[in-house]
Amino acid sequence: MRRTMIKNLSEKKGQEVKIKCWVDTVRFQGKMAFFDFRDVSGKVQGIIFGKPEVLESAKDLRNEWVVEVSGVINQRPEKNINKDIVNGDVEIEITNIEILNKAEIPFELNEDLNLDVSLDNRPYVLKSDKNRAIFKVQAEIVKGFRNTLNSFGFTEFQAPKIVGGDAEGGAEVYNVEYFKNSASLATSPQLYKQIMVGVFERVFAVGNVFRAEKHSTSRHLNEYSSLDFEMGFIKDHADVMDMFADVMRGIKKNLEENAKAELDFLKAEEILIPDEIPTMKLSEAQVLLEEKLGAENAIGEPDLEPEHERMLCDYAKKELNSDLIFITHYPVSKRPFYTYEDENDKGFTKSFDALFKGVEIVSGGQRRHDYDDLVEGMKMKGLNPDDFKFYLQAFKTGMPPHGGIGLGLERITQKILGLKNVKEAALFPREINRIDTLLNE
Ligand code: AMO
Repeated sequence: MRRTMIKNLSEKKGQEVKIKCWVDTVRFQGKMAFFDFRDVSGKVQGIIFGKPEVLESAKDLRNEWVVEVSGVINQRPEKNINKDIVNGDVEIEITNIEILNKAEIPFELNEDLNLDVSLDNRPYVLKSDKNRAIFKVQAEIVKGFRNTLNSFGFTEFQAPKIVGGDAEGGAEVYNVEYFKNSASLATSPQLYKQIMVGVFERVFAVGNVFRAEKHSTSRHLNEYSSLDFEMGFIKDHADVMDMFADVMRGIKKNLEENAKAELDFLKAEEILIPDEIPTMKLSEAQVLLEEKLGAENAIGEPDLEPEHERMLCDYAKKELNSDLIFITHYPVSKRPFYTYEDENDKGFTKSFDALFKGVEIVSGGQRRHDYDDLVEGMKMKGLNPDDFKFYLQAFKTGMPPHGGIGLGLERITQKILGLKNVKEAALFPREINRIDTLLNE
């Protein structure tokens, strides 16, 4: 099927066209009617003028009705031309409107809907200009991630979402009934991406993961999209950080090429990624926080507080012209069992977080690739290596030194677009008391 798309209408001045679209706005004024019509490619103004039978057939039309409009593309009068928008110089003079489907909207869309109202009415609210722009940007972030990794020789794989144990050895898992047994929903593709390094050297996966976290914050979701990569034959975690910096550059470039209009519409600030990404050890960051940035209770802690992450990002932006900062060498106690301990800095790991515009968007690092070392890591965390027999096979059968990252898609979307809450960057966010609709308490 060949469809005439709205974005191409300004090239069709003087021609008769037929478009299939939504009614975006409608205004009746005496013997005239004015519309904005919308399809995925853009909007165009339509008018009915001096055609009583067409006006009569259109009199019931309201926002979101689905229509097929026939008409002639006219140049707008000079004083009505809007150079800033697509089709700002043309309008469609309507000769016929066929109704494909009616609609009944709960309220007029506007930018300032309260989050609960927005979530309660998601299928409708997602149609707003703002939401369509947010999720177009999100789709382009995923595309940038994929394209960049493909260009570096990574192979995409599909990670399972039903897992036998808990992928990370943490507590935040959803248990599911699995016939006569119990299973869990994956909190990360971690173990599988490591296994796949033994197969393809460089792999990535894009998929949903599940965290049974009971707290409700502006940065946590109970189901989120994890963008993961894992690469073999690395020297150490610095190789992984370099690759991630290139992925960020690839995402930025793809956004500029394919989502410029949406970024402008959402007033997104430019993403600053210098050639050298600021990098410091956790202990150095903590000294900086207390001695220069006025923080308290940072030094000696095993992790950063959210407020510390914000301060470090402000510092990196102001002093080093970077929206991205790497913090390395978290203590062994704070990182999962598979994390590589730095032989030159015992007690600390070759791991890192990437902080971006005030929040952690990535965890990653070098992994333990030696079988005995990995088993030792499990025991240290109180885990039973027998529960990981399947995964451990990969480490008996030729596993190169490797490392990788997990990037939270909703968090990076939130931060690129300056949204207040990560839920605004999730199409259908799951909350303790909501799976689409509110649950019974
Ligand atoms: P981690 O648990 O730190 O690491 O998660 C990696 C990234 O995922 C995002 N994220 C979340 N986003 C929304 N809601 C949540 N509840 C949530 N939890 C995490 C964040 C975070 O930085 N296997 C390791 C990754 C690795 O080492 O490769 C892992 O999952 O952006």
